[in-house]
Amino acid sequence: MNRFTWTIAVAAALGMAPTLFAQNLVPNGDFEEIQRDETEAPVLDAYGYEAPSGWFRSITDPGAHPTPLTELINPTNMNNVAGDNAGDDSDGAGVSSLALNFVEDASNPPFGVGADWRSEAFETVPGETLFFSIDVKFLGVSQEPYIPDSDIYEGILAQVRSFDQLAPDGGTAGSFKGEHNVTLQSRNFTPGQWTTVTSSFVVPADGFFTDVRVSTNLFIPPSPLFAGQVLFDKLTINRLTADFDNDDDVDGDDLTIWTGNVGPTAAADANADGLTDGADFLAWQREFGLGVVPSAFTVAVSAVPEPGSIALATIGGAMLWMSRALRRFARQQ
Ligand SMILES: [Ca+2]
Ligand SMILES: [Ca+2]
Ligand SMILES: [Ca+2]
Ligand SMILES: [Ca+2]
Repeated sequence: MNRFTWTIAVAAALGMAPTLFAQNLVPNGDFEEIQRDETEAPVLDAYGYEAPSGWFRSITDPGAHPTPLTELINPTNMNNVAGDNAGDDSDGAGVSSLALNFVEDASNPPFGVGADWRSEAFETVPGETLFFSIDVKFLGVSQEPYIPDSDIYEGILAQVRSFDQLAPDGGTAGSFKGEHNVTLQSRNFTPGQWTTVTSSFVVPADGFFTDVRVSTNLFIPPSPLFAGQVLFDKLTINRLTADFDNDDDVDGDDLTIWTGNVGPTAAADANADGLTDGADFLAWQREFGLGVVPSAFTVAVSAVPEPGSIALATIGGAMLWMSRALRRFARQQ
């Protein structure tokens, strides 16, 4: 599997989504931790609410955009478009999700404002297969194509980006080594409903540090996407620890390897303690089924890489780049 052969499955109803992953590499992917840490001053958004721990908010041009572009959803923040976000959380167990607002750039019409959230970096191993998952909910966002009668639709872009260095602030740094793009188009989602999207990818060569960036996407006129919001939650990137035969799944074959090697050997060693024992069996049990999405949960989009879907992902990235370039160009006029 190369990094472009990602598979996507959408669990239409949350709760149908299997709880499969054992180790989330993304810091605070549930966004339940608000303040970065107790010794630091909280990061406040324009409404005075704190940013989530482990995440950075990026604003394309803060000086030009007095409107808050993104905001943390919490029980007291009622500034989302639905006004009903108290405790909005994809699994109902927490209180927080993150939000990206789609807003027109009043200071720079007719462009939309670019906004994104970016995670702190986490360590990755070049060549390893990782599993991406995100819960999303669109509120008040158009489901019309960006260009009528085209295949270009609007939504957000989630990018898993790999670099070779770590920045002092905890972000990624050094040389860009590659990215895994997941274009989440609003037309694929039921408004107001939480939906889980998953995919897999392979960490590129020299991709020692990786982060996740979620951005508004495709919002130049004739965009209808100048209003609305997308919430996202439970953003996870997981690594398999119990794939003992290294074929990117956890299944009966891996159990067979564990069964045949219990003892002082690393042959089926999920927790890297040099032993193949009960702890590794428990890891196998937690991860069983991962790597192969059960067909019952798959309603779309493509199980095999199709040229069309790859092209669309690439087009999505190109369009985002183009929109940013256009905004830069417009500001220079
Ligand atoms: Ca949450
Ligand atoms: Ca396996
Ligand atoms: Ca297998
Ligand atoms: Ca072990």
